[in-house]
Amino acid sequence: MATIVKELNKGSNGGYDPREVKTVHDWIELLKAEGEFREVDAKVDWDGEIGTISRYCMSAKNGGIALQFNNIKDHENTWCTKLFTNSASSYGRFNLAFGLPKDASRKELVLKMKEGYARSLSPREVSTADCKQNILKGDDIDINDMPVPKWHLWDGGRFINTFSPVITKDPDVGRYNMGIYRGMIAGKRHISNLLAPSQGWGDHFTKLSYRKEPMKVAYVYGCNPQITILAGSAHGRLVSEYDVYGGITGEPLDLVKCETSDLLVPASAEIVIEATMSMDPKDFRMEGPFAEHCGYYGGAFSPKPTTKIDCITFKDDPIYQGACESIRPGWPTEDAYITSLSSSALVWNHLEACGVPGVTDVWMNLDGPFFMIYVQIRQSYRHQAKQIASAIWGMSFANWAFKNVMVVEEDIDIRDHGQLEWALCTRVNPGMKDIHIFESHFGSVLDPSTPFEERDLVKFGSGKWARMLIDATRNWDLGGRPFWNNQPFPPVVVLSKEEEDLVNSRWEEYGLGDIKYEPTMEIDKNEDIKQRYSLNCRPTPEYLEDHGGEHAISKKRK
Ligand SMILES: [Mn+2]
Repeated sequence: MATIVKELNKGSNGGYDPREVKTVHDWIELLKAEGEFREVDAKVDWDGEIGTISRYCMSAKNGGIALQFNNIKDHENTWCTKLFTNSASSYGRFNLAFGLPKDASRKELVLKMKEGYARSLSPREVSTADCKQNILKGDDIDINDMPVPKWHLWDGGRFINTFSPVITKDPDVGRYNMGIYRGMIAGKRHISNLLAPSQGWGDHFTKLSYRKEPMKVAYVYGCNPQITILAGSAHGRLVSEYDVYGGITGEPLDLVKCETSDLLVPASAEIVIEATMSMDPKDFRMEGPFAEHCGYYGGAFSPKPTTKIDCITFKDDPIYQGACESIRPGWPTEDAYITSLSSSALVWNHLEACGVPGVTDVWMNLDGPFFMIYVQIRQSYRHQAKQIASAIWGMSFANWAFKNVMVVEEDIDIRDHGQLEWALCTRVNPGMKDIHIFESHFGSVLDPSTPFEERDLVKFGSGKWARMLIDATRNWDLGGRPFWNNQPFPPVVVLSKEEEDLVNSRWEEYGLGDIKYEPTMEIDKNEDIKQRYSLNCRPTPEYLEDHGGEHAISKKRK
């Protein structure tokens, strides 16, 4: 398959056509053209050095840069010498992957993903692919030949699966799942894995263990960005990421059959590892800990489900992809971008599918470990926030995410921490159950605030969370006040249009022309929002009439 992105022409919206980005090479060409890619030819050590360089570049100003390492210690002459990383770790590069202009807003991007994720187009099988150029079987296999970094100081080993779609098939209905699940090199032909029953492949594992059958797995490395982003996103159990690929790109995904199983895998991959997972705990191998998305080392060094590799197929001179993990403020990662953006889009679609009306925005912040999600609504009924929280907490991805749900109304921008804090301060009364705790729920085994003994994935299948809803909407239980036009809350303080018009027209005359007022809240910019949450809450002329009408506020602003 030759490089497809030849012309690099932008479409009418200022973005590229995502259908043109078929391979990781196409993606690299596009990033090059946009000044978003750098090759490192200096010799670097897979043990710590690559992780540190990647971290610096992910945390650099303006989204940093995607990197390809071409000269890795101990991999000068192995069959794979190149590592590509950091390509999904900025909003600009994410916009490019979804065919948007590089500077599209975060809300535009979420809306684009939301729309694409709701569509579906079946994949198609092709007879062969470049990833069949080389085939290794049996004792010829040694995955230590792949330039897998030891990303962080106290990682339990070389984590080979950090940015690689893992493919399995539902044994009951044949539906494919594609996910990114962490996995560590556990021998020349073995990968040990953190596998949770709540995950797509965990569900397949559970079904196959009932049947006492092993599980066929394919690990895929070096893909176009859409494939990897989809794999890293928590789509619902009835959805195959293969179909969503067609939905977001408008073109079916090409799949090719494995050599040692009937699994179909993305044909554009650089490397495919075909493997078999035993259900027998005596075949488990040691895995962990790993610098995780919580910002702490997560998981114990303990025996975990392990695959034995049957076959590796790869393109000549293949590119391996991996990602430096561990998210905390100031340390965004590829996983942080994928999860925060995809979760925003997926939760929004899920709430609509559950019939929650009036959802106007959903956001998961980049700096957090997926444990917090913000929902913005136009409230239609009392305690709507509780319906929202319970719907979100029923999602399978709630096993890792959404420990805290915060719901606000339309006048609060959920991407602005100052506005969220104002809502928390002025619209949340814990004495009136605006904070709701849901105890002894399933949850993340990686959350260090849960006692260690409660976080044994092999023993319990899940962690243990108490979840919190912060309902920062105006509480209708406060009842309508006649003085506030029968609304439960007083008007938000705003400026009067007449006086703003007057002041704007005389601004130069005051000698203040160099001073610029820039409102940040929507209520100051959007007449509709201003009407609903301010003007509509003021005393009515009738009320003022009944109460003497001479009150100071009635004089000018009826
Ligand atoms: Mn899935």
